[in-house]
Amino acid sequence: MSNTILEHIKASKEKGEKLLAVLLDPDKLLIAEVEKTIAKINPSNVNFIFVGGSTVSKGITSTFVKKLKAFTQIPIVIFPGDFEQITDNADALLFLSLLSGRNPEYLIGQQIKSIYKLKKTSLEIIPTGYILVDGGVETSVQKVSKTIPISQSNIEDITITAMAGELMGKQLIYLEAGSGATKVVSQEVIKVVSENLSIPLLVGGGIRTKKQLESAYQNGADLVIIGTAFEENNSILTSII
Ligand code: 1GP
Repeated sequence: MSNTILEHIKASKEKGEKLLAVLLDPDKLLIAEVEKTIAKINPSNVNFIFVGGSTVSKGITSTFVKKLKAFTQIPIVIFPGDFEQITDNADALLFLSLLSGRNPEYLIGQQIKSIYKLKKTSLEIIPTGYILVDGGVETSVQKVSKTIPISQSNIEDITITAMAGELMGKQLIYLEAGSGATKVVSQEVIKVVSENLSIPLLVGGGIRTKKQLESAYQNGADLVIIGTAFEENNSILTSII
């Protein structure tokens, strides 16, 4: 048994065991629905529950995670759209830096604002390079971060951005087409990026089918995140895994 979530992800990568996370957005899932929703996740093979969103109302993430914790043993990882979403009630935090964009607020501004919370936290903090690629529609993260996603035809740029992230000390790279993307991260992008990284690769955005999930894994994704497809159909995990 690994000690930390990062060790778990790294060890799984070493062994070639693929991981799955479900993303829950506290702004979309009512607290009253948590128990019923988690009952659909608990019996599945989901390894992690990610919690976050681009525009979550201030203060609700903490209560939301506490409620989740009451009904599940699955580790909860904060995937924050902003520093206000950070809560000690979770197990870990993806400490994101939006490397594909050129908005200093999401490269370093939010990270500085989070320090007052993090200096006294027991959360596992995982430095993560976040790379937004074109998902076919203007996604919330694009609007909120006011950054331009990298075109998926520009594989070179996506790859060298990921490689720069690794050299900057990021422990994970999250390759993101954006929540609700109509175009998932392509096989070729995943393949080339994963071949050029030694740290684990997370892939998400628009994944709805077993075929897309398997394709992401086969091309080098170590952990896949599913949000919208689960939100729309809580029974999807039984057919997709
Ligand atoms: C969003 O990658 C995640 O940050 C999940 O995307 O909601 O489209 O599954 P979906």
